[in-house]
Amino acid sequence: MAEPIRIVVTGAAGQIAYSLLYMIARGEVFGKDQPLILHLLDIPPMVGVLEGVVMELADCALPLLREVVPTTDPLVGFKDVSAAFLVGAMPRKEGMERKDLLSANVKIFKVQGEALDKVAKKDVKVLVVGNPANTNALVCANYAPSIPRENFSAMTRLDQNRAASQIANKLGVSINEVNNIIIWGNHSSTQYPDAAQGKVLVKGEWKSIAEAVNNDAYLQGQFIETVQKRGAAVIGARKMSSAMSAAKAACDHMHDWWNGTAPGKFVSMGVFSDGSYGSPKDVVFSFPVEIKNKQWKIVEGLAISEFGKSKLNITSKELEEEKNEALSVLDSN
Ligand code: NAX
Repeated sequence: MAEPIRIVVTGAAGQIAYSLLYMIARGEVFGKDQPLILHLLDIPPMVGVLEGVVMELADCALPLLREVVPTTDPLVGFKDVSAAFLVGAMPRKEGMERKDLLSANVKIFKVQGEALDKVAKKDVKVLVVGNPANTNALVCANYAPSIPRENFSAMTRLDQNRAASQIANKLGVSINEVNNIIIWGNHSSTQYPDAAQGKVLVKGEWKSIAEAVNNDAYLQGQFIETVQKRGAAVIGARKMSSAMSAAKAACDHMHDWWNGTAPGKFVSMGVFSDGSYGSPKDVVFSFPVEIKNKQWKIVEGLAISEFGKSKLNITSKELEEEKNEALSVLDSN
């Protein structure tokens, strides 16, 4: 069997981590033959809860799990890790302005970027889940200059999964018969879920989703809105935010980064923009990517409609604003 690799999950005492840790430790991300040492990072008030999570992981009796390291010290949490799931973040509290939320998170992701820079493996793959995920990833990467910035990404896979599920349901097909739906831009309500490039398997043949659905008003209206507002709908029903589905999406994201995508298939990831599709350079922007040898590459040359371009502009503008706000917080510190 292979040597164990070290994986860190931050926000390890929280609700997404509660599902995520189990999925990782089962071998769903790094493979059924890859032993793991799990690092669990949270903050001091959560030490008691973290102890409970450690007990439960032990009680799961998982053969791949060789060791669990609970900690509140980022320098311990990030030491020698090969992959990092940055789930922990400051939640939005009542009456909190967007700027205050951004400011609290910028500080967290600065500290974590610095710690990754000091003690993580230089080829560590970093997935930021904690919101505002795109801008948190940008801040984190900026404070880890010794790690290539291609190794930092933000999660929009939950949005992609939500979108694919809507289309599968609409067409009465199973989820693995829907491919290549794209989430563009920010993981926020300005994201642009785009089914126009997607494909669906109908009677043994891959067809365009636009053709199969044959209802542009739905694809440009209700479909987009449902995906954009799905998080709020789950909170409305569950009184808590999406956790099981967020954990599954984090596993999907890291799994594909680690193992690659099948030929002709692409997935959405928030990555550093090179200006593709008219997006602003140097923000973390969700694009369709293909992955080989643990390296992602933006899928180029897709045709974007005028409608799509107007949507890309909106989310681009928001990401630039977030970036500028984050930089102004950092400058004033
Ligand atoms: P919880 O509040 O249940 O857990 C968050 C945990 O993070 C807590 O245990 C807290 O103590 C810890 N934490 C806070 N600051 C920390 C720090 N500096 N270092 C380490 N741990 C720290 O939230 P949960 O429901 O698990 O959600 C976590 C984050 O995911 C939130 O920011 C949430 O907005 C975000 N989400 C992102 C999604 C995405 O698609 N990108 C979807 C799901 C989710 O809403």
